[in-house]
Amino acid sequence: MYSKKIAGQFLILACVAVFSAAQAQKLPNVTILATGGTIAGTGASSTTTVGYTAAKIGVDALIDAVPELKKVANVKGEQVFQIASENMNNDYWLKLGKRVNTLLAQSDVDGIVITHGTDTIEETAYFLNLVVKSKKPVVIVGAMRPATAISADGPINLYNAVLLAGSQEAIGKGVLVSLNDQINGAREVTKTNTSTLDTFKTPELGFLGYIQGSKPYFYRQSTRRNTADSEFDISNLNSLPAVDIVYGYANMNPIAFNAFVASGDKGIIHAGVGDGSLASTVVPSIVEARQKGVIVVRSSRVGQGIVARNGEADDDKLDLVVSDTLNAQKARILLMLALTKTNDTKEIQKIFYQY
Ligand code: DAS
Repeated sequence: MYSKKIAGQFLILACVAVFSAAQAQKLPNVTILATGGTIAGTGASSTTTVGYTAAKIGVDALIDAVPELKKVANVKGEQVFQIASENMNNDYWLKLGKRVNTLLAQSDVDGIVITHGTDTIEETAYFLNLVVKSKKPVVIVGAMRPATAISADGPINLYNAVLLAGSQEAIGKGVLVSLNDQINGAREVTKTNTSTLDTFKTPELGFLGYIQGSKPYFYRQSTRRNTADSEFDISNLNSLPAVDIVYGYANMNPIAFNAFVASGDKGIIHAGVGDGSLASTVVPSIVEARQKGVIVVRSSRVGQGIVARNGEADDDKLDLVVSDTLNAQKARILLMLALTKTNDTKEIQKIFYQY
């Protein structure tokens, strides 16, 4: 009698194990790559929402804080690095991009989530949008409140990011930025508020979609080359060409521009006023920079709209490139990668009109 009871219990356990394994097989395999930021931040009290310390909590603790993740994906975590994202740099980008490509080449990885600080999330997203060699989902997620705060947004943002990264709908959509129940595309997303939960927006052109009730809803997608359709390959790169940004304003002077040229920059983004206008005080320095082979891209500090070629400057005569609709920080990323392929301004201009 006793042995029959044990046998029955073993049978139940075996069935549960088989059922659980079958369930796990049905769920997508999502790897979370943690890099730091507020989502991993801690504050002095539960009401501290500014003045906290970013990049304190490790990836395992972030995953353990959201047990619901197990219902939407088979999740693994890796701590790639642990920084506040104002300290992001080209070396971190190359390390992260190479790790993403290695993982996505594995058949047992269906999607990737990257936890990241919000200050430079838009730049990392665009960099990965240009160098990831897969159509599998890559979703970057952050938080505007530290993990220790009342109504911290990190856990629900992480849950939404994991279900998005494991979804069929996100395949082939390029790198995505998901916070606040909204899905943004990497090319246009930008941080629009220093501290509020709805800070990430795609001004004028709009979100790609929403996440609601544990399901993603897409309403549009990017028309520009990205990920598997991108020509840029970082697999053999150990550094990126030096490109900096000069900000335009009234009473403009060429000091910063000249300093960047003197430092050996290969390219300079000019974030001009209005439609990328060049003050007459900087034009001689731009002519000299071009004579030294430095590529100059006319972007705008405005943030939305097309910087028109030969509009506010004679780009043909000065042999400049225009950034199209890319803001200065994203134009910098595209120019760095373009310079790994060519120094020809006509070829670079084509690249700015394709990505
Ligand atoms: N300093 C900010 C950063 O790491 C904190 C954050 O918003 O994530 O980007």
